Amino acid sequence: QPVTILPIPFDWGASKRGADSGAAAILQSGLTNKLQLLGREYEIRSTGYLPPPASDRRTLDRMKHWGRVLAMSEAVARETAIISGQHTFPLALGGDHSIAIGTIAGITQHKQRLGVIWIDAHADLNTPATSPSGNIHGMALAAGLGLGDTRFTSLNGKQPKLQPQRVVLVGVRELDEGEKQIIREQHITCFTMHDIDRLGMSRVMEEAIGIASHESDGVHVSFDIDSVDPREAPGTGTPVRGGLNYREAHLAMEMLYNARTVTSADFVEVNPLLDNSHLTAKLSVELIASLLGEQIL
Ligand code: DIR
Ligand code: MN
Ligand code: MN
Ligand code: MN
Repeated sequence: QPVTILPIPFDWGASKRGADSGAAAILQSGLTNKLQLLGREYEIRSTGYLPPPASDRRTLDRMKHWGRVLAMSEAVARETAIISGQHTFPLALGGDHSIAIGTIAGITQHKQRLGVIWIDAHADLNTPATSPSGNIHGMALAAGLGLGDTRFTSLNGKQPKLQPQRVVLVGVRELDEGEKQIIREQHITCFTMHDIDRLGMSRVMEEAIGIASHESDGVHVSFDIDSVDPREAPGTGTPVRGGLNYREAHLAMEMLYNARTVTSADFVEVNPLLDNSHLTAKLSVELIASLLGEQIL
């Protein structure tokens, strides 16, 4: 299946600037070369999104830069819906994690029962009411579940876009109080780092794949690079110690490929301004390659 790469140079959903160059760094670190080696056809598309003028820098109801995030999300949703309709594999490159509001809105236009595996140090389940930061990247998964501001939750008209029984978090180690409550209330499966320590990544991913793909018409992987330990992935805006090691991250991607269940993906939060010799961008390329079928033997 061909891959459609969608670079999204956007960082207004995060607390720090710089993730807007993440997609360019991933492309410059050899992504298309890898795809060629894997025998994958690919195409690079654009959302056509241009940031609105400085007057849109306002905060509304505790959502920082909401006007920019909303305009970007609409453009991403439109383009992702077109790509999913063409039966190619949408690969969105962030950008900060707020881009997932648009990718999930676009993909669920075609796949009503989409499973999501959200691999992240955080849960991104805040709403404007619970968010301590007001940064919209911390609200992206909540928006997909219909929680939060209706401008974001009803992007393609329909909401909620996701069913909580098909949403799985992996790698979590930093939660805000409101997020813990939402995980409990919505019965969202959450494999924290504690669970990965105890069960092992292999067992965690087996279960995650089973839950996300159960009676689904596809699985979306939303990979926040801050899920990986900062030793391996320093180039990201909100690093948290105690993350996935190099092999755990690869094993997750390899198991997802072997399950042949993933139909789209986001790779987000690579911040080249904070990176060390493009280590984090290169890691992203390697992980994408594993997700798309690169094998050791
Ligand atoms: C925090 C950080 N929970 C927030 N979230 C991040 O601002 O809502 N997500 N960094 O990836
Ligand atoms: Mn920038
Ligand atoms: Mn995130
Ligand atoms: Mn994160």
